[in-house]
Amino acid sequence: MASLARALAAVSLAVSIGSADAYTTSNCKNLPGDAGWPSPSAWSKLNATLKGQLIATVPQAHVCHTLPSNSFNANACDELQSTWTQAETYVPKPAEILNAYFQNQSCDPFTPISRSCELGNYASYSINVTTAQHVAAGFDFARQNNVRLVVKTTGHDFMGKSTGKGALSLWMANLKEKTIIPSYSNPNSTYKGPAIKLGSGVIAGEADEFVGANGYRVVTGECASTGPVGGYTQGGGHSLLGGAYGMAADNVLEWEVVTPQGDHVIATPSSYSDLYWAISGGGGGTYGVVLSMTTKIYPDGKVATGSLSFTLAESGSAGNDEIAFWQGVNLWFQSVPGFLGLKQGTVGSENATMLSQITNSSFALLGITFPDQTVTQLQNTLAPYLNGLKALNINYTFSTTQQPSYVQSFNQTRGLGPLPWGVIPTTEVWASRLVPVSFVENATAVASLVDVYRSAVQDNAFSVGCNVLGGFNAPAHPDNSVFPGWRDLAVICNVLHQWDFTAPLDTNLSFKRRLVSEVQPAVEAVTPGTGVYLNEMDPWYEGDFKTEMYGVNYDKLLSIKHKYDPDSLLWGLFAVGGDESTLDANGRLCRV
Ligand SMILES: Cc1cc2nc3c(=O)[nH]c(=O)nc-3n(C[C@H](O)[C@H](O)[C@H](O)COP(=O)(O)OP(=O)(O)OC[C@H]3O[C@@H](n4cnc5c(N)ncnc54)[C@H](O)[C@@H]3O)c2cc1C
Ligand SMILES: *[C@@H]1O[C@H](CO)[C@@H](O)[C@H](O)[C@H]1NC(C)=O
Ligand SMILES: *[C@@H]1O[C@H](CO)[C@@H](O)[C@H](O)[C@H]1NC(C)=O
Ligand SMILES: *[C@@H]1O[C@H](CO)[C@@H](O)[C@H](O)[C@H]1NC(C)=O
Ligand SMILES: *[C@@H]1O[C@H](CO)[C@@H](O)[C@H](O)[C@H]1NC(C)=O
Ligand SMILES: *[C@@H]1O[C@H](CO)[C@@H](O)[C@H](O)[C@H]1NC(C)=O
Ligand SMILES: *[C@@H]1O[C@H](CO)[C@@H](O)[C@H](O)[C@H]1NC(C)=O
Ligand SMILES: *[C@@H]1O[C@H](CO)[C@@H](O)[C@H](O)[C@H]1NC(C)=O
Ligand SMILES: *[C@@H]1O[C@H](CO)[C@@H](O)[C@H](O)[C@H]1NC(C)=O
Ligand SMILES: *[C@@H]1O[C@H](CO)[C@@H](O)[C@H](O)[C@H]1NC(C)=O
Ligand SMILES: *[C@H]1O[C@H](CO)[C@@H](O)[C@H](O)[C@H]1NC(C)=O
Repeated sequence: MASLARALAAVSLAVSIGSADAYTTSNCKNLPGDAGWPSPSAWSKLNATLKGQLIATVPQAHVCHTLPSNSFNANACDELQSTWTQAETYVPKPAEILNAYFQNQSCDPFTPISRSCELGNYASYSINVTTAQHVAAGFDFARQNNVRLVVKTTGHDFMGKSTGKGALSLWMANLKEKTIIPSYSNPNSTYKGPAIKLGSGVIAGEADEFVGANGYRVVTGECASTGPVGGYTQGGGHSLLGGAYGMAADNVLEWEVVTPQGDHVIATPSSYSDLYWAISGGGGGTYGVVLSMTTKIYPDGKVATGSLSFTLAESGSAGNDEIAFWQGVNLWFQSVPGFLGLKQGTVGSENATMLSQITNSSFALLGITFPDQTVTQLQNTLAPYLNGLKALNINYTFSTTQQPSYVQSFNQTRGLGPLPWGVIPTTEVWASRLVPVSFVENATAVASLVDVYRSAVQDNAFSVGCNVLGGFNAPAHPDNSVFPGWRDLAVICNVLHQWDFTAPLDTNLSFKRRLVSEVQPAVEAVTPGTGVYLNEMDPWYEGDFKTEMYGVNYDKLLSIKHKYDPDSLLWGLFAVGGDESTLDANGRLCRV
């Protein structure tokens, strides 16, 4: 008996060592060159399991370099240089990412031809996902081989969460389903209206055009190339339709998910409700991999649109003077409650949205969007502000149009359309701040914020872009993990810098340093406790990400994360649980 027990104990010891081996011999994921890195035959075996859907990464700018594979091609390289800041260059390709900081010039069209094209932060392999089994196979392979796993739909992520050195990437871009459900029915759901099932790879512009052609609208980003099913909606999702319908995440009826344990499930408010709650606002790439979402759509109809601008005159020439200019900017912030119909005695509109752009010498409102309203309603809402500008002697231009549908309204908006790709440049350095209604109702508080923005844009290093959102009368929605700071929001403002591919890297990085260690702390000092947007933040952000991005939801999100991802296969900077691992000096992902 005793010897049998000892033998059994020995067996179970061997088993536990054997199975633990993959995780605990090292606290770090393997990089190419490490002893534990899977052999070529292990990758081939994975490819066979995937029926050939495994892609070894060759960074696209290899055509600009002679090393390592002598694939330099002058014409192809010229073409790539001229399109390097367009989303189309990255979104439809495996492993490519938009963010210049994470590209890190490891294979860059602007560096010398003789410089070798290296993988750097690009994932080593991608699975071209078309089925749930592909995702499950990726999770299994990553677990068994201690390889880092990442998820990429479009590659927009500011924190580099859709790429990773030595990673296996789940590339979701080819899941292109678009199915309209004229009357959604789920016995547990009170919602009975129209919906759409969207595959992970559908970009915002495609979704907008498709639902528009069928007489509907859907909540998607101002940036047409973001992935509505990916990090955009999973992180909350703000939209020009947010005033009418709330955050993108508020509209989701179902998430089709493959969990890190390999289960293929539909998460709704009543089934896998904790997973539904977490994925609806708690951040992409954290709890599971989404194959599709089913989300509400709304009947389309007319939209009143408009734009406004005024400039600061060059010194010595005629035009708006500096004092008046900044008073005009200040007055805009103070007018937001009126625009949203939250102020007694004004003709506001609860569903109005608009974008503002502030530079050192210009102020513009773009994409003023009044769904289901007339130009007269738009003009009446803006009238108190325009009268204020006149009283300041500000010379402005203001125009309006009546569009028959949301998609046409979006499409003609300067800086956003044309669809499906839009024109927002990809390579920006951003840091966001949420600004609540109570803040913009306080003239002293607004003056302090405008002062900070004024000094940030002074030498033209930065501009400031704000979105008015509102959403106070948006339809009721199931409980979700959208950061509470969105619920009493007046505007979300981003301080922006445009990456310069012709300036020294140190120059580029110095703007990031200034943004995170000077400008953002100054913004936060005058807006204490309001929060930032987890999807629009610089990776060098110095604030407390748990409080600023997730707030009261953090602990519950972390327990859901641990429940569905017990082996920590999904990791991201500033994602929930993001502080449980870190990158070492070689870029190796290690448990803390
Ligand atoms: C130029 C630009 C403009 C933007 N405009 C807006 C805007 O108007 N409104 C707004 O709200 N946000 C906007 N954003 C922010 C945007 O929402 C985030 O970058 C978002 O993460 C993009 O999601 P994605 O899936 O397209 O990108 P990816 O980089 O592919 O993914 C982002 C994150 O989601 C994860 N992920 C992606 N797909 C899946 C999936 N299928 N399942 C699970 N996890 C997944 C990734 O792992 C990563 O963590 C903008 C960003 C940029 C760069
Ligand atoms: C996977 O198999 C397909 C089909 O045989 C092949 O085209 C592809 O190159 C393979 N991928 C890798 C990484 O070997
Ligand atoms: C960029 O590459 C350099 C040199 O290899 C490395 O030291 C640095 O950490 C990398 N930066 C990022 C953001 O990966
Ligand atoms: C990805 O898979 C789809 C479906 O099999 C295929 O049509 C497409 O060519 C693949 N893309 C790449 C880059 O391999
Ligand atoms: C937007 O507000 C206007 C005016 O209050 C209203 O007529 C219209 O129906 C609203 N549209 C939506 C989509 O809520
Ligand atoms: C409805 O809710 C019940 C109880 O929560 C759950 O068991 C069931 O799976 C749900 N049905 C659907 C279709 O979501
Ligand atoms: C007002 O602006 C218009 C157009 O920008 C310009 O032509 C005009 O000269 C300006 N007038 C004054 C008084 O600045
Ligand atoms: C958007 O505008 C472009 C050109 O400006 C046009 O070709 C396209 O048809 C428009 N799309 C929609 C959906 O209106
Ligand atoms: C307005 O903001 C200032 C700080 O900018 C603050 O000191 C003051 O208490 C605020 N007033 C109200 C009524 O909240
Ligand atoms: C704005 O910045 C540019 C570039 O630094 C500068 O030339 C211009 O004078 C600035 N304008 C104002 C009004 O400060
Ligand atoms: C920023 O400027 C550098 C230096 O010239 C430029 O070559 C590079 O393309 C930019 N840096 C990066 C990482 O793109």
